[in-house]
Amino acid sequence: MDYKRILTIQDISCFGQCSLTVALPILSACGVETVILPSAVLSTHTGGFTGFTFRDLSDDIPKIQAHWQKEGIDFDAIYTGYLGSEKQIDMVTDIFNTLSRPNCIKIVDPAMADNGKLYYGFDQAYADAMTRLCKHADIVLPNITEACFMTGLEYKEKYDEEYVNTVLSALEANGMTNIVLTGVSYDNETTGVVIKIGDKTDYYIHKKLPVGSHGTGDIFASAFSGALLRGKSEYDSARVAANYTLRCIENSQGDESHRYGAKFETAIPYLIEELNQ
Ligand code: PXL
Repeated sequence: MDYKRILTIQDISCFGQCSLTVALPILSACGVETVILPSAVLSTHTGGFTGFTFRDLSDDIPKIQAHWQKEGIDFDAIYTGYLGSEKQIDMVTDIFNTLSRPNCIKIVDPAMADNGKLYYGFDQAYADAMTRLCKHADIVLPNITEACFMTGLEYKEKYDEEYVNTVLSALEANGMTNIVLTGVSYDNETTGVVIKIGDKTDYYIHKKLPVGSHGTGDIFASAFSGALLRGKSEYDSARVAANYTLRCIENSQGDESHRYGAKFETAIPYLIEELNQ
């Protein structure tokens, strides 16, 4: 098996099953050497908790980058998630330019918003900085809310295919050619992922569960990145990642005390089976 090396840059939310505590195990399970660069350390994620700690690691990032450059450490892929500040977003652009192997795939999940709202602590200036980073990515993985904050389009809860095409065109006008738009749902029973690679657009549709969990965007993005590095197409990577995410949510249903995250560990054997198909 081809053995690839990925760098993932996002925070460590010590408790809460999101960002690096999800990305590292999932990417490792995909059979990919996973290098981490923590952007911040929080006691919990910011969704549904109050009073969490937040240690910004911005000062360490350029030093870690410089050491890796000195050691000749570089990557087949770089995947970014939640970043702590605008300053860090600019640092990541520099990391793209200095630590990439030839043909390095740069995947940006602009993890900053959901359900029409930015996450705690973020504003439009942050969203604008994320839009700048997305221009440097080979593939971006926004949900509809994030796409709206990056394009200035109105967020809608109910929409049709025409609206989704407008969102895709607006992202493209902002320099994003390969887009995996998540959480695209036209009715109450189904949801799915729109995969637009260059001029080709596909829709992978699957059932919608009544309740979601926090961190599912990170589960999807990690499984997508892992599948892509295992040689799957963008469409197949999105299909594998969507099915796996659905399984994780299913395995967490009925446990009201676990709404802070999804029990993603329980479905790792299923993910590995899907990758080996
Ligand atoms: O899952 C996205 C995410 C990652 N990291 C932190 C978050 C969130 C979403 O709220 O708060 C710290």
